[in-house]
Amino acid sequence: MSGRATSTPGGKPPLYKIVMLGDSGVGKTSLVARLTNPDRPLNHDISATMGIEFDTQMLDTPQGKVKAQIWDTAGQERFARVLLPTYFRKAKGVILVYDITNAKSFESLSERWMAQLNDHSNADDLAKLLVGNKSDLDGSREVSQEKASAFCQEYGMEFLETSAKSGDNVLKAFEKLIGIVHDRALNAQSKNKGGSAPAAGLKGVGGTGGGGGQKEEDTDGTVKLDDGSAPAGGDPNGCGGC
Ligand code: G3D
Ligand code: MG
Repeated sequence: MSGRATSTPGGKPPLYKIVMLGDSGVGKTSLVARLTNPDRPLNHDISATMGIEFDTQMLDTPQGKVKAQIWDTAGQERFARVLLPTYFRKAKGVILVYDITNAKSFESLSERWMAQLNDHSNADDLAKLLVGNKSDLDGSREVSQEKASAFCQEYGMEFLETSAKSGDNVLKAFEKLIGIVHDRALNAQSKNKGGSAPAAGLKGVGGTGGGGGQKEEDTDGTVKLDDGSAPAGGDPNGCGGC
């Protein structure tokens, strides 16, 4: 490990795409909103009726600043079958979210979401983090931390409980995942000396970081999709036959 942050040729921090996965209602959108607008109370402004949305956020890692482009299913988890290939395309990390007060949302991770991950991405190449959200509702807990830890061991990932409501552990969760992603990119880069980009296929972004509302920067600052599709620009009713 070099201990030195990589950057794009212009000195900009590297950009990594990460995706939120989990049942509807577990708090994925709230977690992203809490990260990008920590002072804003929980609301659904970020979540439009489109199939996919993303937001960007500058984050600190032990190896320097990086920018995370965080994709969210924007309220239409059932669209998944149609849009999942686009959703996972070039993703470097995934946050698997369940609701600690909802056992079914935890079971869905192994019954549904891990299978989707394996079908639509090279799961081994993705850094993964398990997040049990709504930790403020501990009195209504249905999923023990032991159960969650066992899941993590089985699938090889780390685990944190968060509350998008109080903000507890939210920044830590995103920083943990992006730290793993960045480490992997640095390792791959040092193995593959001479490579120019910190994460293959990703374009660095400038900007000031922080704050939400950067969804328009897809022309100059987001993951460039070869097929030209934009995350929030697809068919708003892209559920197709699902
Ligand atoms: P999703 O994007 O995974 O579908 P949302 O989930 O972010 O839309 O959140 C679903 C509901 O859970 C919302 O309530 C939201 O306010 C609530 N929520 C999200 N995170 C937390 C949390 O950490 N603690 C608590 N107590 N509630 C949370 P509504 O009532 O608006 O549907
Ligand atoms: Mg949502």
